[in-house]
Amino acid sequence: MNQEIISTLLKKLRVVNPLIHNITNVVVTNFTANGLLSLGASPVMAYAAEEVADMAKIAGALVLNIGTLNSTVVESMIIAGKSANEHGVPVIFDPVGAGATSYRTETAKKMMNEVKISVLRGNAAEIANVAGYQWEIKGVDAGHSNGNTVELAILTAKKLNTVVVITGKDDVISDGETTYVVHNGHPLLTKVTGTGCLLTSVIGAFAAIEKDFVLASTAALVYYGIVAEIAADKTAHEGPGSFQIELLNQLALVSNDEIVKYGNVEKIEQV
Ligand code: ATP
Ligand code: TZP
Ligand code: MG
Ligand code: MG
Repeated sequence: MNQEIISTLLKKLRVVNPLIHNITNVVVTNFTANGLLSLGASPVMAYAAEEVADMAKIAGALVLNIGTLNSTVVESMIIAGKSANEHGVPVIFDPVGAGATSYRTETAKKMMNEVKISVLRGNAAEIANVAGYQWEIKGVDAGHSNGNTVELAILTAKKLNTVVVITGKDDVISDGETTYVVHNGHPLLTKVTGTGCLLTSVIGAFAAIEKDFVLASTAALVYYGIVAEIAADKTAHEGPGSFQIELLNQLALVSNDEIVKYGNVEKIEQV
């Protein structure tokens, strides 16, 4: 992928300043709102069944996240998702903890059935469990498995008819036909809660301005991974707290030149 296109998308995003409607979890709400603001998007968190249809239809993207789900919020997510679908607003879904409890797994599957999802983003265990494949999970964190995440992404994208993003040390993006692996990122991202959830909302912001959702997701992953690399470098010898703050800083400060220089993305040739 030509990295100039990623920097062009980032510039466009900052001009458009898309409204991103998030129905997310209580752990990450503030971090997600601040991360989207730093990036150059406009966050709103709205949960009431009475208003979510109206909010979703005026948004650039709707982000659904089941991290601290309950039946009331799940009902709101489905109302919001259907409204977004009717109005051509992309819906990005983070099935946090799918596989950890049967309630999460069944809710994630219900969301895939009732709402047309543009991008499904999770760790390997979550994605495998949503698709009905075997994979270990511990709470909301990915467990260990020797599975092939490229194969899992391609199979899941075909099976669920959506763009799939599987994150971890390397990230895989696939619609079943076109597949990329992004090598950017930093292990410190696993030491701050909500970095996966914020990433899902960042994908939402890119999807709001680019309707090729494989391209939008890949651009989001490269950008976010480079932001993390720079933040880790600037806070070397400090701890995850400093890294978290610097991540918010670098979401705003990363330059287009750095995106072009440090982007590390590989196209997978499928047979
Ligand atoms: P989990 O709960 O399993 O940590 P998550 O939803 O928090 O999952 P991650 O898979 O941690 O999401 O992905 C969030 C970001 O962290 C992505 O940009 C990913 O590339 C990055 N990341 C995760 N693990 C590593 C790692 N070991 N090295 C580099 N980057 C990583
Ligand atoms: N518990 C329920 S949601 C949540 C926790 C700790 C946040 C998960 O965030 P992420 O981005 O998946 O690490
Ligand atoms: Mg994490
Ligand atoms: Mg997560």
